[in-house]
Amino acid sequence: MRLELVRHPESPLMYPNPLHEWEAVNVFNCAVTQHNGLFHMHYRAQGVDYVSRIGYAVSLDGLHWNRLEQPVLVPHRGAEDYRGVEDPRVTPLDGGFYMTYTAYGANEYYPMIAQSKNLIDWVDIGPLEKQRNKDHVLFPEKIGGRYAILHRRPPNIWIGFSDDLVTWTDHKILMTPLDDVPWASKSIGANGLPIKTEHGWLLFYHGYGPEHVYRHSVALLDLEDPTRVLHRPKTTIIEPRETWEIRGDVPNVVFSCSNNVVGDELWFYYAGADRLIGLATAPFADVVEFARRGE
Ligand code: BMA
Repeated sequence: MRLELVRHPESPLMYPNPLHEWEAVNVFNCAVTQHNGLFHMHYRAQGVDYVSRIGYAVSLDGLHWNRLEQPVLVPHRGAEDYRGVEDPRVTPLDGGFYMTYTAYGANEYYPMIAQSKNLIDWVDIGPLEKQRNKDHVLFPEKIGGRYAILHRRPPNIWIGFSDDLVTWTDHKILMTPLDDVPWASKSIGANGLPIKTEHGWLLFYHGYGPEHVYRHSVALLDLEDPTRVLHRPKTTIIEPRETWEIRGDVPNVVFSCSNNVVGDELWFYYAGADRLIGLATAPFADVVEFARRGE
């Protein structure tokens, strides 16, 4: 069995805004959180200075968005002044929200975790670790009494655990690039929040091979022991195809930080070529079936 996400007819949904210096060039890699009947989007934006900042938009239907005039997270620690704050993933947890994002400096990038009560004001609680790492995303609940996080020490997807969200231990490689999966033979990383299903944790991830085209697929992790991969299909669920996914700031990229369940559908928000934000969907039951038995 194979699965191909279907591009939403209104996609792309969000464009750079030339009236705002900070988001005039690219808007991409967004996290979408459903809360209190609204869709809340945190998205990475680049302006004329090419520094990444994180903007916020809100929507009733997940398709039409109202943006704030100013970003909600900007470089603030000195370390990331050079390239900025990138790739938010937002996890509702313990009655609040946590954002994992990448702080990118001149030569280094760090996996940061911030906390918010209202989705607008964010306070850092620390880096996951002080080494090159990104594509980190918190599970939406504790597993076996501990917080769990996916992350990437290049080129693998790792998993780690914590009692307090500050000190992370028991890091383990979860998935590696595979030679017999050419599209994901060089590097892989997690996308949005893993989704809990009766069959296991549904993990969305991206990868690329020697030609550096970003594609996506899924895997299924054991519910009680998410260090166990139950199944990992070898085929993709989406790859660059539309003009705006092939040509943009970085060519041949579809990249997602957000996979939501809306009604009985998967809504997969993603960016094309690091420039625009779009949406692709599939019946959620088909995605789970593909993760369980897909080719
Ligand atoms: C990755 C991340 C993403 C980006 C992608 C393609 O390494 O930095 O933010 O979308 O590359 O350029």
